[in-house]
Amino acid sequence: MAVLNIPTQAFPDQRPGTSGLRKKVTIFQQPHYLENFVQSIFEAIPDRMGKTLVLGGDGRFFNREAIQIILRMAAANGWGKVMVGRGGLFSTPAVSAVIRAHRAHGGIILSASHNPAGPDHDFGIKYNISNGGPAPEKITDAIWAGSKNIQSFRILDTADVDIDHEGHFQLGDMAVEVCDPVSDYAALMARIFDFDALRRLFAGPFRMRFDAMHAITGPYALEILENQLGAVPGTVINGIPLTDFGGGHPDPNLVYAKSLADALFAEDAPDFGAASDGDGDRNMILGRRFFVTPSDSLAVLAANATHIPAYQTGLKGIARSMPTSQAADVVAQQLGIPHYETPTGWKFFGNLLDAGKITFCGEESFGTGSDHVREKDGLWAVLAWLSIIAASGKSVADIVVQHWQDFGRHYYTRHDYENIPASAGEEIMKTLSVQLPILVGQTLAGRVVQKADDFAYTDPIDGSISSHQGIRLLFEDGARLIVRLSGTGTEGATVRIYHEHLEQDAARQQLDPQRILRDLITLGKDLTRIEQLTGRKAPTVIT
Ligand code: G16
Repeated sequence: MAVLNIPTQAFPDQRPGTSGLRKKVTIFQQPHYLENFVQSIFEAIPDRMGKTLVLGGDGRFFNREAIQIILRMAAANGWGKVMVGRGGLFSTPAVSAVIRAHRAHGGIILSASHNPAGPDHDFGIKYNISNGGPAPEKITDAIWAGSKNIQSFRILDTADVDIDHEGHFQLGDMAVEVCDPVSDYAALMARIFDFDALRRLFAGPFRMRFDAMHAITGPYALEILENQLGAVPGTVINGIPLTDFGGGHPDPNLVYAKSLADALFAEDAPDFGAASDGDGDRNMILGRRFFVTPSDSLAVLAANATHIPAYQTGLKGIARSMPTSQAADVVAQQLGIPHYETPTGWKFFGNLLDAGKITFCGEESFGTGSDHVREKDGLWAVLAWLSIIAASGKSVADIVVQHWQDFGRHYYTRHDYENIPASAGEEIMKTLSVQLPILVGQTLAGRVVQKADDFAYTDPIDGSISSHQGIRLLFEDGARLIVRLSGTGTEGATVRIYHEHLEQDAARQQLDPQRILRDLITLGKDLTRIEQLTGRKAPTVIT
């Protein structure tokens, strides 16, 4: 089999975003588009020779074609072995687990996460490093730089290979192992959690519904929840991954997972509901007639972590992304452990986890995880909640309401204005930035502004600095208003406005967040002039 060196021309738009390169499928289908980016990844990993790469994706449209191309390119670029999930499938947390379990050098994940799939929708690709986590900025910057100067790519001249049956074969000089995408991950979960306790929970009257949204978590949830833990058949719905995710939008929130939310708010609701996203790293947690905001979920899991065998000796520390509510900080303070505030993006937790500074981390964008892998992990969060329910014998609502009484409630809501023109997104951020110097000391929405800045982060482990990570207004009473542009969209710009207010009075802790936060919501709209600059009267998504 000959190695071909194919001349190519650079594309100017291959800059990785918050989580890899995400574009429309039609863009990835342009001749050489995928190949250029993959070659740029490989060039950014010069010590790859003879090492092992893990490869798989969430099964969306173009997954299978991309796997074949990447296998042939890996064989032509010196990798020693590729471990590919059967059918080309792997959830994002499973790739992280497999990289770590098999001491692989890195992994390529094919996914555009929660973005819709299909010929007219989105595709994505990202590289994870040997700790199992997303490549840090110095690597993504090198990939981007390489993509702008690329002149050729290397690929093995050979036919497609069989990725649908487990086994081993050679592809040129490179070994390929087609492996079960679920088993390593399921074994890891069995080591972290007390599966016997969870079996006892499911053996009783407890009922749950897990919506896999026709994305990658179906096979994982079926194996773990129904096969291993004995949840009644039918607990997992929409469990078969489809290339178009059944036409849905696998973003586990109250808008896109509405049918699950409706079921949990119905008369005959199950006790517990959960959903995951396209690639299995996000999670949404619901109780009977109760929605748990992701920021609260992190705080509740941290406060109750000792119920879970793997965390019985306590947590080393907790980290959250900057826009995530401060609920977890309060738990950390009470536990007497450190807490960290990082920019948006799971990659920023990697150094803290590797250095043993934190055990749990999470983001408002429905991401929660621990030091067991280096990605957020949807099913892990579900099993963690089930463990707390099993140990406490309480409902989700009782657990959270008790948490608010103990730690205060951080009322929280995020308003997204999706798909606005990119120029309007920039204008909004500029409009707000120029006001920053005069905002401090002013009384706005009935609160005094204590600090107004553009968030910058210095990594405490390697000293790297990440600037322009979102504009923050911090108020004297602890409330916060944050505005940033999403780094994961594929069309135009998405503005996210985050609102947060702490309520210590138990009598006022069970009110509608939209009502409680109304003054901050109005302030955010006024300061950004979002209505005037976009013509939008209301956000696209409220979470
Ligand atoms: C990715 C990142 C997360 C981030 C989220 C939203 O998640 O891994 O760290 O919070 O995007 O980012 P943004 O606000 O920039 O759109 P996922 O699940 O899309 O991979």
